[in-house]
Amino acid sequence: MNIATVITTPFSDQKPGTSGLRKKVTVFRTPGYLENFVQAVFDTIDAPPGSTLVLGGDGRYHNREAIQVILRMAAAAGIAKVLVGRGGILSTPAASRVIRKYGCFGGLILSASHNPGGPEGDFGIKYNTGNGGPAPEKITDAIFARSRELTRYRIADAPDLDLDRPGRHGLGDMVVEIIDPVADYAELMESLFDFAAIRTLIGSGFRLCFDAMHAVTGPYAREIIEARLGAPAGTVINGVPLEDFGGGHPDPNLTYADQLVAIMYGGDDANPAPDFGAASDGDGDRNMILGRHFFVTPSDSLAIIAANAALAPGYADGIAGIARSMPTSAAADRVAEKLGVPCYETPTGWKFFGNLMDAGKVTLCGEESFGTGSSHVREKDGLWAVLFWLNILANSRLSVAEIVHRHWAGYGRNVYSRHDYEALPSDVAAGVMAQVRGRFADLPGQRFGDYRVKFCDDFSYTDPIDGSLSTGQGLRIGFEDGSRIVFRLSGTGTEGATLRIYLEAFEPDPARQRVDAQQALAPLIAIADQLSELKQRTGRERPTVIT
Ligand code: VG1
Ligand code: CO
Repeated sequence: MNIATVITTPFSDQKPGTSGLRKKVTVFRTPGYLENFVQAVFDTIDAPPGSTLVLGGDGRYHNREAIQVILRMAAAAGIAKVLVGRGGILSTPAASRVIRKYGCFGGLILSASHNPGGPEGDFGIKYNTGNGGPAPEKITDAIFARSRELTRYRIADAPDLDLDRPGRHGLGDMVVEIIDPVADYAELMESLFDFAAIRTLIGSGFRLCFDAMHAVTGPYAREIIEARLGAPAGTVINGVPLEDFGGGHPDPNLTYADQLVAIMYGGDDANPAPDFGAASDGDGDRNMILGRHFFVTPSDSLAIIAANAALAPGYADGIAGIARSMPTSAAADRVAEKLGVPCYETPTGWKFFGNLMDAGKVTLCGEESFGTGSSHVREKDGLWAVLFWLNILANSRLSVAEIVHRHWAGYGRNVYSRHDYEALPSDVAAGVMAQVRGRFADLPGQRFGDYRVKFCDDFSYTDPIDGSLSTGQGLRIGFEDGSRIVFRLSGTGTEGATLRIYLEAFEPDPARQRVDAQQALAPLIAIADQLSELKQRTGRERPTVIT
């Protein structure tokens, strides 16, 4: 096999963000751009001879082309074997599962997650290590450094492989094995949850709807929810992965999963809405949980899963601990306290959970951004959360709303919302952050209506396992009653800057727990605006997305 060494000029902008490198498809199609980054990965990870890698993506536009390039580069890098999902498909949690199950050296996942796809949309690539999780910052920093100094990349001269033909193929000395993208994942789910109980629930007339948003979870949900759990055909909607996600925005929230929301909030007495609704994102790691006319906040979902974990066979022995990202509400902390297990607060992004899970310190992890998961893999896992809820519903025979209301009555409610201002000019977003930071010296002790500032800081985190320090992870303003406002810039966008404002208040009184979150948070929303001069600086009257 011929291996070509191609001279390339390094790119300066290949810094992985919260979850890998994400750019417009047009950028990834710049000659040498993908190759440069992939070479930087191979140079950094320095896989020993005999290594096996996993490769797959969410099926978005450019997925197949990128896989062909990466396979040729893997062969040139001396990789022994690559496991590729059939059709180039692997959801993020399934890729994590495959890396772990077969003891692979690592994997490359091609996705820009919830960002839109298509020729004008986004593409992304992420390296995961042998534990199945996103590479920690130490590695992504090294990849970035390497990407800026590369002057050549190596690629095998070979024809395209047929990604749709299962089985073993040769690419020079390297073996490419096309695997079933669903089987290993479905097997793991079946080992964790009480499928018989869920099957009985569904057989008893319980109705559900799963929206795959034309993204990667379609085949997974059809196999697990329809084939194995016996839900009627059609339970999974938008179940065929499309390269452009049908022109949609594959982000499971109340704004973008509008078809599911219409179903779950529709119906009438004669023909009520389903009992349970859920959606997942582009690469299958996020989830949204809905009941009939009811939305479960992701932070609450984590807390409720933790409180009821013992109902699922895979967690019957209890959980070691919980970790949540800093902006995620403290609802999980209350459950951890009651269970007598630790609760860790980490920066945003799943890569910060890996060390804690590897060390056996935590079992469950979650983020406010519709991400929940556990140590069964090292990624957040959308369908896993859906199955966990179904397991809880099958055991309790309560409605989704009843489960949440009972939880609030027992633990108090952490009223929560996130306001996103997308595609702001970068200097404007930086100005808002600087404005908030500039107030830090005089804020503590100040009173705003009923709220008195207790502390403010720029969140930093020292990993308790390897001691690594991550700074600049979000501006926190904490009030004396436990309420919080957090300002943070997104690390996954590809256009300008996205400012996220996270708002949290605590309501212990069951009589006042059922109010609308925006209403309950109105005073904090006003304080956030006042402190940051948000409206004035951005010229925006309202957020782009409220979750
Ligand atoms: C967002 C979320 C974060 C999540 C990340 C990746 O990051 O806030 O919680 O881990 O997306 O999720 P940011 O930096 O834009 O806030 V996914 O499903 O896009 O891989
Ligand atoms: Co995702």
